[in-house]
Order: sequence, then C-alpha cells, then structure tokens
Amino acid sequence: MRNFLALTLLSVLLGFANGQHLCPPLFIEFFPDPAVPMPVCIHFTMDAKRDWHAAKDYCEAQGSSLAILDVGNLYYEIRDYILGNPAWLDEGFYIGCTDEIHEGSWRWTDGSPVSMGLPHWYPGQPDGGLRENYCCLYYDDFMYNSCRNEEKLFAICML
Ligand SMILES: [Ca+2]
Repeated sequence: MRNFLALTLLSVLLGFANGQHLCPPLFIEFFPDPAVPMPVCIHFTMDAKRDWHAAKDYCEAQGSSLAILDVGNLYYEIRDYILGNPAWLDEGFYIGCTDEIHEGSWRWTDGSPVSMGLPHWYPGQPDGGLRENYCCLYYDDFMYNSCRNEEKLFAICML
C-alpha cells in the first residue's frame, strides 16, 4: 500500500512537471496558494440553472462539492475569472455556504465558519433572514450575497 501511494504521488508530480492537466474534463485548474503546486479543480456549471440544493446534488454526482472559497487566493482568482467572461457578467453562481441550519450562522458545507463582512461579502450582506439562506457570487462585482431560497443560478463545483 505504501508503495502504491508513493507511485501515485510520483506519477502526479511527474504529470505536473510535464505540464499535464491534473483536473478532470470540465474542471479548470486554479493555483490559489503559490506555495502549494497542486491545483484546485473548478467547474462552472453553465449547462443549467438550479436552486442551491439541486446545484449541491449536481456537484456531488460528479464527485465534487459546491466550492468552498476559503482557500488561499481562490475567491479572488474565481472572481477575476468570472469578470473575464463577458457572457457571465449579469449572472450569479452558487457556492457551498448556507445558514439553513441556524439562521444567521453561515457555514461552509464542511461545517467550517464563513468569514463575514468585507472583503468577501457585499456591504449589507447577508440579509433577507429566513428567505435567503444560500451563498452566491452575484453580479456585478461577484462578492458574496445571500440569495433567495428559490432562486435558480449557475454554480461552482470544486474538487
Ligand atoms: Ca438566512
């Protein structure tokens, strides 16, 4: 088992050195931490708009999860990527945070607390109380926003 793991790690490192793609099809490589050469793999689900739970299920069916953005510079890099796509500039994208379990207590889907306020959230967000329980990156600056529970949006999956 140890040899297998060593060989797997070696092949991944060699693949990286050779410039091979480390993310599966549809997933884009981001390197949010300059000290860590392994990519975070991101899939923007542009095939359909879904409510937050359907988006979460869709990511999980692909073996991924809704994106958790507290990873190095990932939030800024994803924001820049969205802002670089003119067709996306009046859209919103669900990410993996919610206050559906305890109103006002925002958690990532792994249970970790979400950083509140600037620079991540729009001023005045989150708001909407029980009507808005799901995080999205929302036009036109793609900061965090609490989106309406029934709203259907694109989503960001992460591996
Ligand atoms: Ca809420």
